[in-house]
Amino acid sequence: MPTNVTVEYIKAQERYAKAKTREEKITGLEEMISTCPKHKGCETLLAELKSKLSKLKKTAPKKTGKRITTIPKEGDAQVCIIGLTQSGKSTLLSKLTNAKPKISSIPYTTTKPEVGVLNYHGVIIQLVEIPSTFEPVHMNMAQNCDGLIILYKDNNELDELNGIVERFRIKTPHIFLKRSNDYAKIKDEIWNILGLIKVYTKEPGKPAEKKPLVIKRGTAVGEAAKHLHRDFYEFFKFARIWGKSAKHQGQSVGKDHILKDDDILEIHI
Ligand SMILES: Nc1nc2c(ncn2[C@@H]2O[C@H](COP(=O)(O)OP(=O)(O)OP(=O)(O)O)[C@@H](O)[C@H]2O)c(=O)[nH]1
Ligand SMILES: [Mg+2]
Repeated sequence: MPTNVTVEYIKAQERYAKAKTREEKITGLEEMISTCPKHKGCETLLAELKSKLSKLKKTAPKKTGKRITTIPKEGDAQVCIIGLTQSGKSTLLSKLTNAKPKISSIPYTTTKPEVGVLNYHGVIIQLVEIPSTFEPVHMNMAQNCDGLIILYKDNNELDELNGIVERFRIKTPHIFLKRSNDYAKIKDEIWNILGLIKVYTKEPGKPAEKKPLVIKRGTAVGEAAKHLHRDFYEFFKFARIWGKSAKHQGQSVGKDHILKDDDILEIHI
């Protein structure tokens, strides 16, 4: 995951995460490449983007009229929303993201996965509404995504939902979420399913970056440095830390120091 990226890059990444067609993806990648900073910290990222683009360009354009049944993972994490019909999945998706799924009081309105992108403090989370028909091809996504919201409108639905979790042998980290309009709380709950932390990198004398490094809970400074660029790991001298993991703000730490959510990390090489 990159450091020092711009707001334009984050916006391009959001558009790319939303892209459904080959053409939209190509445009999205091209935008990401053009807005990606060209300094050393972003070399790996840039190379990955260029390779993705060239691979995509080699694929044949899809024949039109074919329905999209699964949504490829894009962004930092993919979270699916399942629930019984009329539980409010489309409403939730539209409140948390820029997606405009059809919302109606007619059961089974959503018949194919709907996708939207949530920007959670710079973390790009792709949200996917799964149709309540529980077709295997769709439930595959619920089994393979990074986190799952099991949405319900009242407690009577819980037995049936537990049955679905068993029937599809869902091991994905998940929460049962009663629908509400406290969207700030829901966003925090979604983030907490993922078992990730966000760490904002900074260069000495400069403010912290807007786009955090997204890494697993329990990651140490050395591992985080590797994610940024191998030079940060190889030539590591010490790091300064601000935030929850720091004994005092600006504490100097070594590679073994364990990071916490929302830490600010300044690596000295
Ligand atoms: N009172 C109330 N109504 C809601 C809420 N969320 C959704 N609704 C209503 O419930 C109905 C179904 O909402 P959707 O968001 O379309 O539900 P869904 O789970 O996507 O439904 P399907 O796609 O048809 O399975 C609509 O009439 C919504 O306006 C909520 O939090 N409170
Ligand atoms: Mg719906």
